[in-house]
Amino acid sequence: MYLCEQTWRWYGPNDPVSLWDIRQAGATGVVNALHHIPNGEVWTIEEIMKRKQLIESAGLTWSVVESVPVHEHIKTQTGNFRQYIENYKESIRNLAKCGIMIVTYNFMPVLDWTRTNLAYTLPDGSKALRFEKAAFIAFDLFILKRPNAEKSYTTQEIAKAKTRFEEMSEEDKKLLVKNMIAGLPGSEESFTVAQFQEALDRYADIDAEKLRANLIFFLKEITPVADEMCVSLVIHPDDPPYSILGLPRIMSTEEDFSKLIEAVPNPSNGLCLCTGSLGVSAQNDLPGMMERFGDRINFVHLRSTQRDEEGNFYEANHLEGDVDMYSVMKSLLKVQQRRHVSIPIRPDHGHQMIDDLKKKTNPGYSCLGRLRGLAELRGLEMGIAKSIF
Ligand code: DNO
Repeated sequence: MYLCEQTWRWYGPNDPVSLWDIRQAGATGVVNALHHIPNGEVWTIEEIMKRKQLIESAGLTWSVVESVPVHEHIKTQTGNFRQYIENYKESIRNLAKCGIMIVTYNFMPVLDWTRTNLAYTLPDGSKALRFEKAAFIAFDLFILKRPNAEKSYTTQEIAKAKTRFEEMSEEDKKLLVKNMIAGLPGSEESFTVAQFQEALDRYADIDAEKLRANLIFFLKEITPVADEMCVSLVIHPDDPPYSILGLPRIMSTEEDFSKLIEAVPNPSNGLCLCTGSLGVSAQNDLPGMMERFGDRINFVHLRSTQRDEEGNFYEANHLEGDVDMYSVMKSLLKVQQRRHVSIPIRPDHGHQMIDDLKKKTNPGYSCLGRLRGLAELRGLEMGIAKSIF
């Protein structure tokens, strides 16, 4: 029987969670990136091997890269983008030569994942990441003061954001700015408010169709190299799965991914199915997507969110919230039996809880919350596997 490969994201030698912690959590694979290499530069064999040996010294395997970042110039097709694409190809080749065959990336303009609150206290005292619409709109309208931003929102939304903003202390405002644009773990860029507006301005003439064309151009360049080297490229969906701050977003729905496959059918063109990101939209049928795109899914992030009717959401426990994790897991198990492969999964994010509440941790990436998540997911998998196969 083919079961998931249990993996864990590790931020490298500076991560407060050690490789031995990961091993004790029961994961066998590590999800890692060379965060010290600036966006756009080649990952050399030497640097990759150094990291690989470190991971292997704890008895673990470097299973997945998350992520080789896509330089903003590639997304906007400006400046040195051709050189950056060549560098990307070289990094793919080098990773393959070192035996690392799954490469995650995303094509979200300017920002990677976005939250307004990184320490939202739940009734059990643990802390979760949250996206609060009114705070987000307050940032856009009253801190960033993005030109024409009010066109993106309804009158009620604006009124609510105004009240929310007026109630914020200077400290609250600073924290909101930091949460929004100082860079969450894994998002390789951070900005000041002025730099951030400049970064947004670079998308003034780029709508969703143009951005999609740029992504397709990029994929047509890199997939032949990935095919030849037997590397699976997996795109991470937009988080949250809709356009924000006037920026186009093109990997938020099933249709978005279908369009990519239609335009670039190469086998290496694949998906990282992130149930937490896609699950924020009730329209996304996650078990169905798992089944329909099963042949293209080569990495899975398992996480759940709890949304409300205003558009706020927080990250729920892995088996609770809006994601039907049982059906997702069942679908994933079926895909694995059909394809005769073990697909890497990782418990995506976790609550800050127990001893971790006293520690400085990477938001979403503390040890104990993910340990709980992985334990629950592994139990769910075994229960389904033994009862139906
Ligand atoms: C957040 C992550 C994202 C993801 C990138 C992939 O926790 O899921 O940072 O790694 O978007 O490129």
